[in-house]
Amino acid sequence: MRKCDLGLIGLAVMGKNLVLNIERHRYSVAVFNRTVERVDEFLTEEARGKNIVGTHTIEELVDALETPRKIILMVKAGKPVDDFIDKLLPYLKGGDLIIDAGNSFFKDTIRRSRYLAEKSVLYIGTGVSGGEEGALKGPSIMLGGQLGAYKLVEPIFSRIAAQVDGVPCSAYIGSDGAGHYVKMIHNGIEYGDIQLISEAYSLMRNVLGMGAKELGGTFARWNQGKLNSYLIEITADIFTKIDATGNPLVEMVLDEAAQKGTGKWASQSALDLGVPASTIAEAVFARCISAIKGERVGAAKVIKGPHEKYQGNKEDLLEAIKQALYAAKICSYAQGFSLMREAAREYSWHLDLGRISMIWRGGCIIRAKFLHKINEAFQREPNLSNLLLDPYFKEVVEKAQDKWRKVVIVATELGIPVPGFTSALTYFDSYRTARLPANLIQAQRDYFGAHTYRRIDKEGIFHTEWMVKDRPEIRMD
Ligand code: 2AM
Repeated sequence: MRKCDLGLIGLAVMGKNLVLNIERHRYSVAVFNRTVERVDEFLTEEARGKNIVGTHTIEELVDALETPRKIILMVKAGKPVDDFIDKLLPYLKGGDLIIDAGNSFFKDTIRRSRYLAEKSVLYIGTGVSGGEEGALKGPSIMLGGQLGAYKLVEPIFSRIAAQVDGVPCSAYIGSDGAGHYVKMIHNGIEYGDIQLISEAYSLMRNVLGMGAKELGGTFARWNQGKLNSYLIEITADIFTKIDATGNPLVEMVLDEAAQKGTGKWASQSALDLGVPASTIAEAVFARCISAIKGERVGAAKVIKGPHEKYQGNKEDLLEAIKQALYAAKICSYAQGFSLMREAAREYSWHLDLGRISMIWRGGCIIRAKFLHKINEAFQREPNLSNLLLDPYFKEVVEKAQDKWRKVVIVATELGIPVPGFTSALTYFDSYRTARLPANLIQAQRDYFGAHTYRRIDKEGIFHTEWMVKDRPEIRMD
C-alpha cells in the first residue's frame, strides 16, 4: 500500500478539520487518537471515502507514513504533547519531523525542540489560528523550528492556509518557540481587540441608550470603514440574534468572561521582558474582574458611583467612540509588536514583523484590512521601534486623540469602566512624554533602599542621604 504523506494525532474538532483541509489539498493523511474509537468514528463519518487512513496504535501510524515521516500533534497542550513525543520516539528515525500544532507554551516548545534535536528528530511548533472553521477552510499558520524542517512541509502549509490576494497566510517565523510565541501574541492582541469592542458597546448601550438593532447597524457600518475586521463583523451579527425570551440573546448572556490562558501568557511575557503591554494586560484583568460577578453584584448594592447622565450630543459621542476604538486598537497593536521585537532579541529569533502582520490578514480571529497598514509601516522602516512612530499611525492617533480623550472623560465622569480605552491612552501619553515622574521614583528608592540613581547632567551612579533631620511631626487628626 502507498504510504501517507502526513500523520496526525488528535481527533478533536480542530484535528479532524485540519485533516479534512489537508486531504482536500490532495495529500493523504494517516490519523490516530488516544481514544481509538474516535478514529473509527471519524473514518465512518467525516472522513468517509476520503484519502484518510485510520490507525489504532502509534506503531501502525508511523508505519503508514512516507519517510521522512511528518507527524502533526493536535492534542491538548501540556503533558499530552510530551507523552506523545515519548511514545513516538522509539519508532522514529533521524530526520523525521514532529509538528506540534496545538496551543503550546513557547518555552515548552523551546525545551522540546532541544530535546528532540539531541535525538536528531526535527521539531516544529506551530500556531494555528482561526478556530474550528479556520482549521477546515484555511487558518493562519505561524511555524517555528529548524528552517530545514519548515522546507519539508512548506508546500503543504502554504496550500492549506487562508489565502489573501493570492498570498498564503502561512510563514516561517523563526527557530524553536518563535511560532508559538507569535501565536501567543496574536491571542494577546485578540484579547485587547475584544475588550475595546466591548467597551465601545458598553458606552453605546449604557450612555447613549442604544438598543440591539441600532448597535448591530452601527457595528455593521463601522465594518465598512477603517475598523473593518472579523471581530467587528461578528459583533454586528451578534446583535441581530434574538432569544426565545424575545430579548437580544447577547443581553441574556452572563457577564463573566472565561479565558484559556494565552492572554495571561502574553502579559506574563511582557512583564518578564519589561515591555509595557498594558492594554493587553488590562484586557486580561478586565476578564478577571468580570469573573467575580457575585462580588460585583454585592458591591453594586453598597458602593455608590456618580449619578449624572450624559448631556451631550449623541452623534458626537458615537463618532468619538469610533475614533477612540481605532486609536486604542493601534496602541494595543503597538504594544504587541514591541513585545515581539523585544522577544526576538531575548530569544535570538529573526522575526519579520511586517511578514507576521501579513499572515494575520486572513484565517485568524484578528484578521483585518488594517494589518496591511502595519506591513506598510515595516516596509517603510524595517527597524521601526514602535508603530506610533510610523507616519500613518502617528497621524491617525494624533488626529483621533481629542475625541478619544473625550470618550475617556465622559466614561470617567459617568463611572463607566473603560480599562482598555484608558490604559491605551495612558500608554500613548506615557510614550510621547519626554520626562516622566520616574525621577521621584528613583529618589524614593534611593532614600529608603540606597538603590542609587543617575543624573540628567552628568554621568555616574549617585547616592544621597535624603533623610531630613528635624522633620516636624505630622498629626493625623
Ligand atoms: P481523546 O479523544 O482521547 O480525549 C483534544 O482534547 C485532543 O487531545 C483529543 O484528541 C484528546 O484525546 C487529546 N488528549 C487530551 N488529553 C490527553 C492526554 N492526557 N493524553 C493524550 N491525549 C490527550
